[in-house]
Amino acid sequence: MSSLQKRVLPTQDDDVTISFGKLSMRSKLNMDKPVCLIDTTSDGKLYVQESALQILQKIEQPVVVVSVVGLYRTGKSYLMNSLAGKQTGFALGNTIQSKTKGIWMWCVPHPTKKETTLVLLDTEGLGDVEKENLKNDQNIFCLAVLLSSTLVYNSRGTIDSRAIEELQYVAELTELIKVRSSDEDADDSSEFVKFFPNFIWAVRDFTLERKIEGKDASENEYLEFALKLKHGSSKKVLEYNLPRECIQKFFPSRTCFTFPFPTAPENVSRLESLDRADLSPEFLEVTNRFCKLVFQESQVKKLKDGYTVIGRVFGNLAKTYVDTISSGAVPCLENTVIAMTMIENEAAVKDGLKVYQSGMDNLKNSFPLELKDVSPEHQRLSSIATQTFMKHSFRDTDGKYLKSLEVG
Ligand SMILES: Nc1nc2c(ncn2[C@@H]2O[C@H](COP(=O)(O)OP(=O)(O)OP(=O)(O)O)[C@@H](O)[C@H]2O)c(=O)[nH]1
Ligand SMILES: [Mg+2]
Repeated sequence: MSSLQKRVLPTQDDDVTISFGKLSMRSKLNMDKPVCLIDTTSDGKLYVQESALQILQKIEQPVVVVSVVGLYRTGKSYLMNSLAGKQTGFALGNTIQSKTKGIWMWCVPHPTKKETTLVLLDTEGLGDVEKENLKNDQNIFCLAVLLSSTLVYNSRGTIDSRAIEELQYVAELTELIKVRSSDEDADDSSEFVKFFPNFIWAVRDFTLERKIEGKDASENEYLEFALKLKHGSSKKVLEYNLPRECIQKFFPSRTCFTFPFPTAPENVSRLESLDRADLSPEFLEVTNRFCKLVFQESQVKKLKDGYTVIGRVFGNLAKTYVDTISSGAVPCLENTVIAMTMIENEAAVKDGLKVYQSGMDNLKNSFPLELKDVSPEHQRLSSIATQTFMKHSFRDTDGKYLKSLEVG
């Protein structure tokens, strides 16, 4: 076992408790490696992999979702492996060609939050010159924002104007996401912050001294300095300010980490197989601090109305967003809550009926019975079916779905 694997973080082989309504069972969250969650068809459309959905279907724990986005070949996959407490997992590329395609997912037990699953999303690098479908970058970025509790933006070098402009997709978010379904042209941007992820800027291979006007600056002060707006109203100033304004407005909770070079230059292409001793202590210190903050500050994913997202719902959420984007429509947070309500409640009705049906099937085995015995059993099973439904159902405020259970 390598030294990195010996760290405090749990491994994917750990048992986690997954509770199914009243039933509670020990179940293995058996993801020893990441899987592809969102892929692209040959004609460039995004779709959700069924096998990944099946994994999520079995996760009844709340999920904390952390995703990484940024230019291709900047060490994103390596950073996500660190969050999983592993040296290998998300595939790293050792050539100049982009490696990760689509969005990959790794569900691991949350290292510090009990009964919670940490979902790590590693995304395709932005800005790959070989890419034919540039809209793909926009979609990947938009999905990462929609699906995450924490969004890590990864870049290399410094936070200069180029690095900020590369985050151009932030300025486009108002066109990519709607909060409400009514009032097509409404500016929802002020509403975004309530549902948007925390934002972490990870600067890799940072070699400069962090000084502002000659004084030492913290990583966060460095980020805020880079995001400072210029005075004036010339076209140049407006262009300079726009991405900075958008980052400030949409991501009020911002943190920055400046990672030094991880190891000697001749070793970087084989980081996965290096011993801890070969990594720079400063790099390890920043990586540990980064992981700690991500675990501490990333909240359980919530829907627009505050409903906690569990693994199963997260799968449906990903599918709903991807289907919407693939159809060319703009994902709407309000409509998503309605879609989740339908999916969850229809499944809850099915669960309730199943419990009732299997109870009745058992009863049939003890036929012939007298009517006086059947009626209380029917009452008892109906009540269990209702309880099963209630455990799973969500926002059935007018009792429409509960009624359909009774009719069914
Ligand atoms: N210089 C340097 N190289 C790194 C760092 N982290 C990872 N690498 C190396 O950079 C190469 C690419 O790393 P990946 O983690 O695959 O980068 P990525 O951003 O996921 O790449 P794509 O999936 O192609 O977008 C590998 O050879 C890594 O060993 C880092 O902090 N600094
Ligand atoms: Mg990658």
